[in-house]
Amino acid sequence: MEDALDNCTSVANGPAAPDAGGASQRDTDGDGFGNVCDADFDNNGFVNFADLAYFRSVFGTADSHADLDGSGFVNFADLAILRARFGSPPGPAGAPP
Ligand SMILES: [Ca+2]
Ligand SMILES: [Ca+2]
Ligand SMILES: [Ca+2]
Ligand SMILES: [Ca+2]
Repeated sequence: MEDALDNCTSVANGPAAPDAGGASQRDTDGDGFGNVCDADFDNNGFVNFADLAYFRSVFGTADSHADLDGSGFVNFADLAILRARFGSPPGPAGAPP
């Protein structure tokens, strides 16, 4: 599972999480980290309570930033990604802090 999240900064991850346009890696806030490994919504360098607060505010919507897996909705699958990355910087799985 974690391996599928690697290469997130620069390399398309393949068909695991294509968006509506068929692109395999979305970066809706344009910070260079693909959404699937970027739960740092306020871009302060860490996934923390501020990001969780934002996530909660858009839970159940189609908010593009919080839709980490590109499913088109913000749901528990996205929350699972956020939780897995909580306290960590955005970026590829296994990258050093
Ligand atoms: Ca991003
Ligand atoms: Ca943050
Ligand atoms: Ca970000
Ligand atoms: Ca989603």
